[in-house]
Amino acid sequence: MNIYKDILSAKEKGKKLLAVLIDPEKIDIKNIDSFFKKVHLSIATHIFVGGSTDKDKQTENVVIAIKKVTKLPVILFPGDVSQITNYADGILFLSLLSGRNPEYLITQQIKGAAILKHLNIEVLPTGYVLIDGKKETATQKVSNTKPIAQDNKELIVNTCLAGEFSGKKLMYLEAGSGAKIPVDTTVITLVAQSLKTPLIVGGGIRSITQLNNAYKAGADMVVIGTAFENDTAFFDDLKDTAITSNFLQTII
Ligand code: 1GP
Repeated sequence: MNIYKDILSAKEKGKKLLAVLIDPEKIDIKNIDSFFKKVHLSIATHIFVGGSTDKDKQTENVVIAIKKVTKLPVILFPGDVSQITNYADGILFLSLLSGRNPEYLITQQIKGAAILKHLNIEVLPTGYVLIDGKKETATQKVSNTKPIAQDNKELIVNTCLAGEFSGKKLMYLEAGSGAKIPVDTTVITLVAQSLKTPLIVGGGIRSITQLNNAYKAGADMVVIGTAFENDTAFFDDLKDTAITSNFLQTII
């Protein structure tokens, strides 16, 4: 498995990707089997595992349980280094570029490097840019940073470009889990047009219309967590049928 190569290849072909975000604090391991029966009927292409916190240290157990039931790439989306596990296929090696807190710009990354050098998982250097989703998110609280206002488009674009020029291979525009409003399509378009790197967009997306709008605006991958946590019937709306597959295709 080469996660980054597959993402690049999907981008080149215009295939859109969907990551299902699983928060180890919110999922019951007993339900993973039935949850994935639904995932596998949908257009989901990737699984992200992580959360701003993992008080009960369940990330590794959740990843092990997920790996037993799926062939989709399982990628860590960690809130901090305690969530790193060798059982995953890859890790978003995040730098919180919208913030000015050194802990999440370089300190956690140095601690993470000390662990990752002994492991065998694919490291995906990712610029992480928080955009105001009109709700104070867990990421804001934990990182003690402020998101960028949606209308501060120049700052958003320049922040993403600074990430790309620094060598980030992916860019993640994040309105925050459970955001009231997702990243605006005009923001997505401006960033997508400015970057060469694949663009991930997440936070507050809970309908097919919002998902399609994000794709049409230029997102290469969309991340959805809360909408699936609230109601797994949303997977039924995202079945890999002729209706969706014209526009959204899996790469697996
Ligand atoms: C959060 O972008 C992800 O980090 C997904 O957000 O939970 O709002 O779908 P939601």
